Amino acid sequence: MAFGSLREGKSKRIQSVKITPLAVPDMPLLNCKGVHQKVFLRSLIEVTTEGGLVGLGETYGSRRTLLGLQRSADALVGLDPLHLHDLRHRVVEALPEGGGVNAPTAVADHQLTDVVTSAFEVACMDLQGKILGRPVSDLLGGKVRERVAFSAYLFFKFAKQYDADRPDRWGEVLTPDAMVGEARTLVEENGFKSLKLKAGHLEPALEIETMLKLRETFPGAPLRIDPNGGWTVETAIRIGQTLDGVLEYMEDPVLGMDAMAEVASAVSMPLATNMVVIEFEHLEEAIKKNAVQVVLSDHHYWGGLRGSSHLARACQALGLGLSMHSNSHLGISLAAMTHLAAATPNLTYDCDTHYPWIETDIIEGGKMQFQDGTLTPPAGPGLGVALDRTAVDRLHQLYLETGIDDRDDTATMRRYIPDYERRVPRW
Ligand code: GKR
Ligand code: MG
Repeated sequence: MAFGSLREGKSKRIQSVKITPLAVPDMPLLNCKGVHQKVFLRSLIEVTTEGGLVGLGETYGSRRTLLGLQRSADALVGLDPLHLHDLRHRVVEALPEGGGVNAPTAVADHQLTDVVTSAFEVACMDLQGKILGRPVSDLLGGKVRERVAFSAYLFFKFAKQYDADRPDRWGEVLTPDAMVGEARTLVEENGFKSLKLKAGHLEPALEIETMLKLRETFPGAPLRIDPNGGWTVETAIRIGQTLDGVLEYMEDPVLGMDAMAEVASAVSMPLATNMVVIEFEHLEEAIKKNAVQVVLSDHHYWGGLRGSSHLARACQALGLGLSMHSNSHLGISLAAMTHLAAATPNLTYDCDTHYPWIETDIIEGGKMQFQDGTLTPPAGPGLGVALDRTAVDRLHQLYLETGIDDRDDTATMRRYIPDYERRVPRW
């Protein structure tokens, strides 16, 4: 069918698309490439139809993502929000050179067309729900669970941002004992039942000690560790063997499919990834090499919510476990993640989320609250969230004031440690 013919029906067509860059205050959280900037960047998407329905979406705020969104926004005018194939077609036509989206220190580079399509897809799914009067989880096949479980996402951190005059409420977390303290607070405040350590910053012996102390403090809680490829194969095997029986999975211990396969053959726990399997095309090699046993889905680059449902089905067919990845995000993304997770039968692990690390949100009613480490998808229609306009304006203003328009954790680290060198793997 010619895509042109889809543009002439009678349904509620898209009339306008608005993209607003936002800067969200962040904490000095550490990873193997440096430290988080004082703000993280997000793009807010508002898609308005004839008749005034508004669909919301949220995605990365990196310079290339923002440009891609802005350059394809006009191509969406006239689109039927139910026609997601047409959406993809229009985005691909609007961005013929494609390419990757990420800033130089991001953990993986995603296709610009995937990221832009995914962002608009969520806004279209929100619209579909509003048109039909149903929550997004219903559009994904309906809830298979009422509550979605998230894990506590632990980060080593500095006491304060390099230019702040006082520590944030979490203080400095640079030792195994301090990390146990951070974990206790996150668990007390949110009820999380599983924990994930962002590793690759401290030397391996200290990160092993951290995991053992977490095991002692939270007996029975599923534990994971993720150094974002910060270890050599040798180090990863040693850590994996030492933590045998302690971890439910080890996430991206090393860089690249072959290195992952080598580690996978030498350790007993599954290896998970959001770095080597980031497109459907990567699944075949991962399976052939047995490099990965758990894939972390992420609707921001797997083609949106429907694309992520397809990934789930593929993982089921291929015998792979499924978990959910997170980057720094706000409540629109969290609502989308929760609808998706509630409607994904084979989600075999608790989802990741950076959400506890933000102090302010742009959704009406303020931050969503975890109960027993879980969330229920907001009642629809659509995603079930509305914008707090004052908060949006504030974070947009912050974007304009800070002048930060890309993520660079390594350059930020040099504000604390001037001779810091980015080395991946480091240990
Ligand atoms: O925010 O430092 C961070 C994380 O390392 C993030 O960039 C990763 O994308 O959380 C992510 C992961 O699971 O790899
Ligand atoms: Mg990861």
